[in-house]
Amino acid sequence: MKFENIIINKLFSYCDAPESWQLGIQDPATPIAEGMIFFHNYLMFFLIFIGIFVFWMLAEILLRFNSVQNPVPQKFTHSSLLEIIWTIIPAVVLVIIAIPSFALLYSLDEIIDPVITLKVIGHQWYWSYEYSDYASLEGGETLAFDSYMTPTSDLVFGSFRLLEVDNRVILPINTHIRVLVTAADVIHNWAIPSLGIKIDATPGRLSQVPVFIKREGTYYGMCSEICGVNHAFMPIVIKGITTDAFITWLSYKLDKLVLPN
Ligand SMILES: [Cu+2]
Repeated sequence: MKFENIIINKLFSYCDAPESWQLGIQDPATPIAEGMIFFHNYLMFFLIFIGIFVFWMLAEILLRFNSVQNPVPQKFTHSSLLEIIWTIIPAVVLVIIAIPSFALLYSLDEIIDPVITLKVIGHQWYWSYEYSDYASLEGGETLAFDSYMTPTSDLVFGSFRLLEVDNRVILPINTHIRVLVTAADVIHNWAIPSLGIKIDATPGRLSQVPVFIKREGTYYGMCSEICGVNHAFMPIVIKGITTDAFITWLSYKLDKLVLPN
């Protein structure tokens, strides 16, 4: 990558990979990731108000109701009204948190008539991918490949260390995709923050997750379940491209042609 391109990328690209000293969440690229960020912000509103209120009460009690400030203490032990209030209000808060929480939770599992199925298999220590919907005309081979981390010594200037792979996953944007996740040896986890996905790849089990990418981009993720010594060296890279570009990519791949740059 040229130096100018890096500057342009830095200024105009989305944050689809972690940045140095980043505290916030990566930019969303799927409706689900947007929902998660919305819910995070929504929860934070309650969290901040309740946190401030509780610490304010604690400070008031410590400062006002000690033996110096308040030498003659009150003798009452119960207040029915107060008990009703401090039971009802938290219950109401829990309900208004639970409603959007369940709506989001169930939407995570909603498979809406997928056009493409991508199969993801975790291995010690790389990912392999299968596009079983498509087969080449000659031989009927399906499209499948392994995806290994690019070692630091082979990195191109400007690419991400410990995040880049030799074979990226290519997926079309604005398309309902079903991703089936499993593992060949131990439990791995296929996690891409920008897409709002973090799903265990369990041997002997086929898990399913829907993906709908809203914009073009390169999304970086990592294995997120400790799976052995090279756990930190099996990243995930997904490239979201237009449907036309995806079809071109597929036909080149299936016909074993060399992709033009
Ligand atoms: Cu792993």
